[in-house]
Amino acid sequence: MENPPPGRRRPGPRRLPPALRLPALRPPSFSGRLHDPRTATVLGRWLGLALAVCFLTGLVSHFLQQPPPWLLGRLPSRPVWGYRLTQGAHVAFGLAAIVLLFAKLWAVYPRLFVWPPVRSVRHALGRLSVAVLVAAAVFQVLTGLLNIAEWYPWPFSFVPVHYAVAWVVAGSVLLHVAVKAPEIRSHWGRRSAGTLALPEAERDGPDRRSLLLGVGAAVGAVTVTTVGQSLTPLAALDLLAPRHPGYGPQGLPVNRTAAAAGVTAQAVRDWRLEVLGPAPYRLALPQLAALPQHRVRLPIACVEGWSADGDWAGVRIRDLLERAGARPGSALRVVSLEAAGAYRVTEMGGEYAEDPLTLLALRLNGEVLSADHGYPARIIAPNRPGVLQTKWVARLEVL
Ligand SMILES: Nc1nc2c(c(=O)[nH]1)N[C@H]1C(S)=C(S)[C@@H](COP(=O)(O)O)O[C@H]1N2
Ligand SMILES: [Mo]
Repeated sequence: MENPPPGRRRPGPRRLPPALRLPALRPPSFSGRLHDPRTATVLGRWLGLALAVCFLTGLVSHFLQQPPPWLLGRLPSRPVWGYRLTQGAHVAFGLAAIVLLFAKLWAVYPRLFVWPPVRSVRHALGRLSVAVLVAAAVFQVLTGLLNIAEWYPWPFSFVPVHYAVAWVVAGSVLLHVAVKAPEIRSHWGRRSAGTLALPEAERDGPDRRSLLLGVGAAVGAVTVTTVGQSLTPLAALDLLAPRHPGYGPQGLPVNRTAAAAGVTAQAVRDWRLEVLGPAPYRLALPQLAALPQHRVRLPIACVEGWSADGDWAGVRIRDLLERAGARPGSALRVVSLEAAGAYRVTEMGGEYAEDPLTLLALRLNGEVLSADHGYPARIIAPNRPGVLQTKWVARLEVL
């Protein structure tokens, strides 16, 4: 374009009177020294660890509940406390991740206001991937939190969605780490080049130490007041978890009561155990109680993180299947008296059915099972999610 002749101003836009002028659209400026890459790196490290534990233990839980074809019949029934550990860790690290996620978001939120908002296609894709990561991670920790409180204020079913979004989080974390690798590397150590290159005012100082100490203390507080739901030595400090080991009928928590499951006294009165196989049979409770009884000490480990040991007594599943003419190592379907519910029908692979610790339990902690724990009979098996420890068993079907 031609330069305007000297001395004559180019006609500019007409200026509005001051009262009508919009405030200049300028991004806010941040003077806080803690919104820097070093803080983001340290918090990101902790958060990354928590999310990695959640992802791996979540995969374990998923595979135990829905084994892929290559794992069918090969799930480990030992150690008996395996699921107790992995699922206890899943929920404990998930709760810690809530604190860490919000601390991390606080550390980096000024970047929401980078100006111009989009510099290039690459920049736009980078920002989009962070948006996906943040949305998926927030969704994941909050739905997990509501799930342990058994509150489902949404129209979708929790388990498949929580599983699918876990992959979105895992993928976007990996992408984020790859994109940020140079920054992460230069801010990894306290004496890293990146930090030393910063002006004196931005190096690790008492302020960052205070922030990290505060975040650590918050994580510690959340953990100590909830982890006792599965880590029994800390049970006395379990003040905030929805369930408390030892609190419930017969000293064991209950997720779904007989009343909630619609298991009535009437249904139980006419109860017979039905076993379907090559040689099907039915047994009334006294007949079942007359079979060889075994005692096992096994935990109920709920997917919601709480777990507790119980002393169970009952008949070995493998003895019941053998009596029905099943081949050793057969899998079975377990059907509950419950009228409707996600856990009315479950399947058990041969590896559990064969295990001498797997019982159709009739007694718990020295007493006949209470209605809420599955009277007249329930499944108890080692290293299995609580959801598969079917209560009020009516029928076993050899597969
Ligand atoms: N039929 C049936 N069995 C069930 C359930 C259910 O909803 N229906 N809930 C399961 C869940 S989620 C858990 S954690 C355990 C809890 O067993 P408890 O109530 O004896 O502690 O039972 C399992 N067995
Ligand atoms: Mo559960």
